[in-house]
Amino acid sequence: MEYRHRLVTDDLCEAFARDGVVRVPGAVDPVWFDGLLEYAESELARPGPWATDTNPGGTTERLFTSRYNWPTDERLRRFVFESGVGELAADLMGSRTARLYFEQLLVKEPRTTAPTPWHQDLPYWPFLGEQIASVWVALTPATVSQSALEFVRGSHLGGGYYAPVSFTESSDWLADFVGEPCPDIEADREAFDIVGWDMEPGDALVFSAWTIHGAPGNEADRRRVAIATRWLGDSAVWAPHPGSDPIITEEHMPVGPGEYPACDLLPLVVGGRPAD
Ligand SMILES: O=C(O)CCC(=O)C(=O)O
Repeated sequence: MEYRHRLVTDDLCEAFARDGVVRVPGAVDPVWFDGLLEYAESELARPGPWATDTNPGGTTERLFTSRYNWPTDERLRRFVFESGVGELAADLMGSRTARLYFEQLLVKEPRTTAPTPWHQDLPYWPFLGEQIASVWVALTPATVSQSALEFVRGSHLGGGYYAPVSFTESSDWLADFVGEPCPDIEADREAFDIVGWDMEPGDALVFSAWTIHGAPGNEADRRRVAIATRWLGDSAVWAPHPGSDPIITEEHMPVGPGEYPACDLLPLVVGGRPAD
């Protein structure tokens, strides 16, 4: 098998299929770091339209996210198209193509006690399919005990589709979701196969949108900055539902439910259309 990302191997693909998550050390070249960290600074100071923030302007107790800025920010546009993150996602998903859904900046300021709640990504999004995954890239160091992600290994195969939970109060749209809550992983950690890794800048975690994951707070003295990109593979289909992210809705989408989401708002970063 020929891979498009220089670090992908058969073993890594097998681990991704089995576990629903892999760590790829050094996946992103340091050449991208300065621009992305500058973007993070500017976004924290002047948040874009899709930001969520537990403590606006604060330097502590602040979990800040901002997404879908690649259409207007040249640094992000170049990162999503040119850094290889799309190729990494496509290779691991076993997909010929990868469409970008959105990118997301994820910042935990020093001494932010709030964890990222355990959740699955897919129920937040108006898509279904096995080949949907994220590439989460550390831009600052993060340890498993302080703010790096943890995963329930193999949970992508469990068939669950759990109600999204808000990271902050500003995600009101989630309230419309109807469905069962995510299992309370934290209440009984021993009962689950939890895996996590210490991360250095440029290391990536690639995980299925079905994999349950969360993160502890950041009680360290340094800011944690990461950028995630969300990818749709060949088998992804449009599946709008109450309580799904409003950045892309039925009014934008030229196809119906159950169809492949060929849409200019979801740029085809890797490969040609599956039907070509
Ligand atoms: O960075 C975090 O704390 C949460 C990230 C996350 O849940 C995700 O990227 O899906």
